[in-house]
Amino acid sequence: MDSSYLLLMFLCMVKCEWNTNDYLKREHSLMKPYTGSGLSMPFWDFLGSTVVTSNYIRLTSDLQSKSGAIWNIVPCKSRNWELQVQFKVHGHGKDLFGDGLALWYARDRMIKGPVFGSKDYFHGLAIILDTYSNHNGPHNHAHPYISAMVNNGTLYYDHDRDGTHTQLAGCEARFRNVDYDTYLAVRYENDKLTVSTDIDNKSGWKPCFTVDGVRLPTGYYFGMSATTGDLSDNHDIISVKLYELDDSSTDSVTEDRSNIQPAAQSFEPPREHVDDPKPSSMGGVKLFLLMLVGVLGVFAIIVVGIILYQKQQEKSRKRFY
Ligand SMILES: *[C@@H]1O[C@H](CO)[C@@H](O)[C@H](O)[C@H]1NC(C)=O
Ligand SMILES: *[C@@H]1O[C@H](CO)[C@@H](O)[C@H](O)[C@H]1NC(C)=O
Ligand SMILES: [Ca+2]
Repeated sequence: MDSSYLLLMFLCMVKCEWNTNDYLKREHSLMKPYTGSGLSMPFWDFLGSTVVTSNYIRLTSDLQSKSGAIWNIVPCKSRNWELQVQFKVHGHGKDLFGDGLALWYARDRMIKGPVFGSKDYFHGLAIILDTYSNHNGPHNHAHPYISAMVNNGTLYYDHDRDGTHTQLAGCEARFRNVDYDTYLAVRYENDKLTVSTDIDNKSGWKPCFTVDGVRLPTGYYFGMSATTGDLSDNHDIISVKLYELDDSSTDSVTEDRSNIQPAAQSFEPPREHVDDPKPSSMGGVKLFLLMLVGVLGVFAIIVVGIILYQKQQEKSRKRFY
């Protein structure tokens, strides 16, 4: 009796184990030990300042003007997936550090560029972890900031605005210089993009944002890149896990996604695209002048009123005498 029960449990455990391993796509994942028998990483290429050690993959070190990236060599054929990345951003800077890193699901791989170490006018999805605020004017959020951008090759990432007028959504996230592990999850399922973080040492996912109506083709590549400029940080990747998600709800829909253009239904309403900070201060001056004119006007009316009232009083007094 007991032994058969144990056997059953054992079989279940084996099967469950096998099932979870089936979801995890080894060819899109990157875990310790990173290197195989040689010095190269199976399934991944790297470029720029990237250094592979036994405990982390450092895209940039805490030095100025570094840029590095890793790119998966196998295109992703799954339509629905979840990417989980353990990362670590740390450095000596207390108030000044940067610039940040980006996670990619992109058509073109291994191309250096200005978007956190990778090419601009890209095709695909970028999840950007921006640690430095380039925007001098009023900001509607603090940094570090996590945002998503979908591009069909026509949009450029505007660093001067921290990408805010091309982002789909974003959230503030304090992931820098902490003593515990930090994780990010990007879930893409049935055209819904959900980004979550585990950065509070709570061992649980916290939603960052969800966007519907995101169309991404299959056959693109996962990558991670980072860059430093005048400011710097260590940008480390500890692990990458890619889970293929069950596609049961869209079984009947067999749309071929291999040749579609990346597209997003809704962009976040962009902040006013103005040159800061003059236009806003001009507005302030205008408002001030307007109020001054108003106050003077009211004052004049009161004075005239008082004069008229006094004249009226004099007249009535004269009449009485
Ligand atoms: C590319 O995206 C832009 C902006 O979202 C859009 O106006 C344009 O029609 C798109 N082009 C293609 C070929 O999908
Ligand atoms: C993180 O959580 C673990 C387990 O709860 C705890 O032991 C550790 O001290 C925490 N670390 C920090 C830096 O708060
Ligand atoms: Ca920035």
